[in-house]
Amino acid sequence: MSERLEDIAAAMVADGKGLLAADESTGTIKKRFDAIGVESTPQSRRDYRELMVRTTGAMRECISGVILYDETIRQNAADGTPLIDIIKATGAIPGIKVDAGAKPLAGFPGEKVTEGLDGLRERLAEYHGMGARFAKWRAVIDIDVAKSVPSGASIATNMHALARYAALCQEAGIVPIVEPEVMMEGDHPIETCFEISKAALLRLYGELYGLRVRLEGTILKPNMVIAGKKAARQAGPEEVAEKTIGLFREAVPAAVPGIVFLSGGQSEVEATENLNAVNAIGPHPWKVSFSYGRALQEAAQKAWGGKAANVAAAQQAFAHRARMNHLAALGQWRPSLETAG
Ligand code: 5MM
Repeated sequence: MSERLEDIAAAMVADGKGLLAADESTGTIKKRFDAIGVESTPQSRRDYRELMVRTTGAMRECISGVILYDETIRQNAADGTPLIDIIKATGAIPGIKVDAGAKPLAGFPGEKVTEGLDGLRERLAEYHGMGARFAKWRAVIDIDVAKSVPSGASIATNMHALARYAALCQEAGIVPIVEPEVMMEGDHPIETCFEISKAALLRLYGELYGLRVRLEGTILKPNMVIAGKKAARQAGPEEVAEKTIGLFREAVPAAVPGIVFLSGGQSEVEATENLNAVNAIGPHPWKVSFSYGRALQEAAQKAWGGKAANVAAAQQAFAHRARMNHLAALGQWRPSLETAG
């Protein structure tokens, strides 16, 4: 495979393909496993992630890359094959989460800044040696209008960190996924999500230009423009699509090859339906696809429940979600396909 950043980025958003976000940190995967009554151990985490990347047909057809966590990129499958080799054998590109998580932002109670820049150059060199060709860094922007959150300072600090991370990735021959996540928690209307997301994206691209990041070798992983989970009025897919694309047209340069959404707490079908609606109003200047964690994995986790006997059922559930999102990435999904044999 080509080592040019532009080519790697293009492969990450190949037609009908998207990313599997399997980079839950140890605390987050424990929460997911708690919900299905599974103890979170290095082996259970390995078994679970192995079953997904061994869903060969769906991986080949629908998944361009897998975002891994530091523990996972070093793990072998039960038969001793490195997980990273199983991923590569499906044609997918291994990627790695390199941020160290969102920590309290000093001086701004209730706000967070993502850490992990110290030692990043060395970590990226190691991951590149292991075969990772893209990375991910997630900035968390909460909305709490009554408390004037987010502050301009938290947006500026987080977007600057994303740009420093992106520049280091490109130096290492790794495509940076830049993920400025404006959270769905709260009762704010969709218009507030639009405005905050716009402020974050405009700042992000200003910072990326400032630090000489080549946009052609980057991928954006944003939230959709959507009302807060507790908002009285929830927008339908057409409105979400129209407002999301309206925002991107204002704030995301056409030099960016691809935009892959996070699911952010949407249900599995909702995330698919909204992605499909976005692509149904295309063509767009960028490829628009998915980089889902929960919205690709929830049904598979429930079907698995930590039991070897359920692996085939879990793989079937994962394959179904991957195929639905593959169709949504092409704008060809229909609700009836959710139940079609
Ligand atoms: C898979 O979850 C990722 C890791 O989160 P933690 O660092 O908190 O464990 C997360 O960054 C994820 O990649 C994105 O939020 C997208 O996942 P969702 O579930 O929102 O699609």
